[in-house]
Amino acid sequence: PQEVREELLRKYPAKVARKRAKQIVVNKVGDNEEVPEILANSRTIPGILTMRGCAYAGCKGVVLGPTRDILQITHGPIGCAFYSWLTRRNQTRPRTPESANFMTYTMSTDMQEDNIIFGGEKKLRQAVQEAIDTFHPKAIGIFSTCPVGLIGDDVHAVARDMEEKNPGTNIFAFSCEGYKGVSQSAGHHIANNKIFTDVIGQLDTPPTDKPFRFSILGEYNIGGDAFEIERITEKCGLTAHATFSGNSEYDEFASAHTVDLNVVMCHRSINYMAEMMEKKYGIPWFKINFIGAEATAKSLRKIAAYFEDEALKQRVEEVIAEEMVEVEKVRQEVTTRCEGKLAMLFVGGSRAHHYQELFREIGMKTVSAGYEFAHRDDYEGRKVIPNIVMDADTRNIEELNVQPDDARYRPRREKAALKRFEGEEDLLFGNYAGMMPEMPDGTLAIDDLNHHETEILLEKYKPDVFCAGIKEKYVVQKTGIPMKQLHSYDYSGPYAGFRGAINFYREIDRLVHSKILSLAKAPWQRNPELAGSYVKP
Ligand code: CFM
Ligand code: HCA
Repeated sequence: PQEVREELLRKYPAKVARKRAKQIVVNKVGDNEEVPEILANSRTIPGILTMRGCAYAGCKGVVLGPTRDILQITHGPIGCAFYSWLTRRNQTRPRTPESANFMTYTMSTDMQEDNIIFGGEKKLRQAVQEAIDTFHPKAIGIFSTCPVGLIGDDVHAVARDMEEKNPGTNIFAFSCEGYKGVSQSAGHHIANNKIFTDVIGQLDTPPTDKPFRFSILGEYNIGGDAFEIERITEKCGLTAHATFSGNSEYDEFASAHTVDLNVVMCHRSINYMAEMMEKKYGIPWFKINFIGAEATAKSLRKIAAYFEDEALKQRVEEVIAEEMVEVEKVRQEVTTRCEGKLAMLFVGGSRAHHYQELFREIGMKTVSAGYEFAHRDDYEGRKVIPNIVMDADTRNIEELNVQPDDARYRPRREKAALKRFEGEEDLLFGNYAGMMPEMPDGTLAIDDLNHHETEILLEKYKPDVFCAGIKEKYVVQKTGIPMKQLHSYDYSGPYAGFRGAINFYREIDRLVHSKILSLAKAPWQRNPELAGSYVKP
């Protein structure tokens, strides 16, 4: 791995190499799971072909996009709205055919040149009014794209005015201009803050009084993952109150302060919300993971342990036993063919970790993995948070000062009681151990991987499958190596939970044994006269 690392850095100018050297580390898990430090959440060097996206994508596309009845207006040129419209394959299931579902639309002010020059607030007001008159939504979110910040449109003033004119509609705006921060990650934080201040706590009566009520934070129902998780938790007798934000609706968010527990799936995108809800309302949180059959079972056990109910614990065991029969059958069959094969995962801010579970279950090894935009805590664990150096880009994003709510703060468990759980099922409150402690020694952790490094990794390791996103897909396939999109799941899913694991095992089995791409020849490989090379004049 050390040699590959040097090869990855070899072509860079000295200054670039110095920075990338801190972002490419050979993993070594020491005693107490001390792993090497990695540089993360730092600006991409201009000229590098990064996998990253922007803050608007993280706010509008990722955190808010999957919720169906908050009407979302993108204030900006049309491309931003169009590309953040369901390309992520986030699914939803309205309660009744009449229930509001705005996800089938993408709404935008479609800014033109004259709006950029003379200001776009007037057009935004018109858009908000038109949306209210047409759809009568409970809530409207306004999302800022780059030009909005550059020309200084005051989206928050527009939101305030329009709310005054239209009592009964909760209108709020996000300063999530694409350039805020260094990646999508900034947009997550901006989204968390606004939902926390303007939505959570608006509704004190929860829609149901069923027992064992908890929310799942950081699950976005890509390819139907949340549907599978809901199927399993329901079968166990648990009540998933709100999912942030897969298959969700406004009232679930507005009353999310009434639950007994928050569990966090994608730590990167939503840890802010978990922390703020704990401070303001006293709701504890812990990390779970529904990617991987074993991980799903473990997560269910953690939740059952928290509620301290014997009948619930027993029910959870029964469900696990029942579901695992089919999982084990497929897993064993697939393992005979996939054992020892190599995988690489480069995805946003949590899947590069979570999906290693699924590969491990069928005997495959992850030789290298990394995130596009995660922070050091997602790599090394939350214990490094106090040592993370704040830079100008991070300071750019507002950190809310949250205090206990005078009337509604209610610790769900005594502090001492929380301690009691810690031996059980690795149930550590407010903690995430990170990706690197769970990766074997000698694997490569790489932050913000780029096109050049991807080509070198493929050549050096010849992995059996490379997992990333749409921008990487065809580059990888052209080398003959199978490529799996772990953002959109290509056309498939779910991959979460027990049935999801079965889907994943089967698909990976087919994919790593498919020779089609390595046998295909591009026209210029068959006819060398079509090949071109760049010659300096
Ligand atoms: Fe969390 Fe996500 Fe991810 Fe993410 Fe994303 Fe996504 Fe992702 Mo694409 S919230 S960090 S910003 S798990 S959209 S559903 S797949 S990069 S690894
Ligand atoms: C985003 C969304 C994305 C992009 C995926 C990809 C997603 O970051 O804006 O590059 O294939 O999951 O849809 O992460």
